Amino acid sequence: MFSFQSKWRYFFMFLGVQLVVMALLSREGYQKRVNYFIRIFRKPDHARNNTAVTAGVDVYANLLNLSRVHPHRDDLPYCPKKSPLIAGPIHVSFPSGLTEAVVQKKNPLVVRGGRYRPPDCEALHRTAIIIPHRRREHHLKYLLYYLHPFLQRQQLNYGIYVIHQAGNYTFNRAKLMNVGFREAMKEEDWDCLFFHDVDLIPEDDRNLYTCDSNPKHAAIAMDKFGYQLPYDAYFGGVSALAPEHYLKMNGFPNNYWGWGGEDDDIGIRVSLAGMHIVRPPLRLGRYKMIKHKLDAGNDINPKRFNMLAKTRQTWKQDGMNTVEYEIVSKDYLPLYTNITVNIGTEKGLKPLPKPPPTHAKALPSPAPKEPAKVPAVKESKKKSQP
Ligand code: UDH
Ligand code: NGS
Repeated sequence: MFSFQSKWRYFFMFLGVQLVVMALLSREGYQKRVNYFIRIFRKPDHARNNTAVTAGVDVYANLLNLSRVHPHRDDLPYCPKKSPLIAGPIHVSFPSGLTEAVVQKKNPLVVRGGRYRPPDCEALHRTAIIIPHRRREHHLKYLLYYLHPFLQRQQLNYGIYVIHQAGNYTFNRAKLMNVGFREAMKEEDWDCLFFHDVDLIPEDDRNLYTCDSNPKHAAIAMDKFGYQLPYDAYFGGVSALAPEHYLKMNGFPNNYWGWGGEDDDIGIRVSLAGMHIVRPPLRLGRYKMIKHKLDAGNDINPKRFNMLAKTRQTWKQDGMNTVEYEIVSKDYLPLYTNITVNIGTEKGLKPLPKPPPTHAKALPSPAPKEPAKVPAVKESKKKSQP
């Protein structure tokens, strides 16, 4: 007589033999039949939620055939409304050992300052990417690796600006965006500005980096929120505004020092200025976030809820019309324009204390030596006021 335990033993032995047979069949070329059995035990695709990993293509696939030079740029036809290079989901991972030199090599058509124009047609859109930054060089490297080809697939005329907060005072994301807006618009008549956290990588190139008739929230489905919008009014991560939208809402607030609330304030400003937030479909506005902890120098802002309660009274008095800053340096690097800026403190704008002599410079390599399409400027110590 079999005991209950020995029955189970035979059952598992039987299961083991079945698995071995299936493995052998799969090796012998009966893959289709084996897959058929595997599919029976798997949930159908539509039953899985939208956190499912989409395989995605290599973001550099199909960019290899773009030619480097076009003899007569003036004769170029306009790019088509829908770029033929767009492919849909993109594979995003963060392998170790990536260097800026690799990113440069992979993007031979990007010119000094992080600028690009499609080589074979005249772009229909001019988009500036504004990235607030301090001590996140590691994240920046990955963002540049993915963002350059992502934008090239969309056949955009684009430029990438990294707005680097100088000094160690509490971080101020929204004020850096105001600096980015003003400095980028001084250089080119951009028709769209993307305000982009450094740690968010877009996962689908159908999420177009162009502006709509209202401010657009692009990062609506992040992996950290299960690829869902965390709350209806959320406007954080990546958003896109045309210059006229930006000025209509008096830009972003300058007085949110530390983490939290500034993106909600911006969202409120959109509606106070008589506009509304538009969003791409959830399946396209997908982003992978590079995991990290709250940074030193960016503590949670305890005043944020009180400030949010007063946005209706404050938005016209604080924003683009009052932003004060001092440009420390502007470097046209091979993959982006780096603008290091003193944005002062809650008490106003004061000269930055001199760093001790041993202090390493926060940002990489000096400007490249090869001839450039944008004018070679290294500005320093320029005060900017409205
Ligand atoms: N940023 C920097 N350096 C800093 C702080 C922020 O570059 O020291 C920039 C960067 O572009 C970043 C963005 O500001 O993507 C937003 O800051 P964040 O990434 O710290 O904000 P997020 O909300 O993450 O994405 C916070 C993680 C922990 C929050 C816990 C609060 N409950
Ligand atoms: C809200 C914050 C936003 C923030 C969002 C997501 O609570 O600034 O969470 O944060 N608003 C306030 O604190 C008032 S996250 O999960 O990305 O850290 O963007």
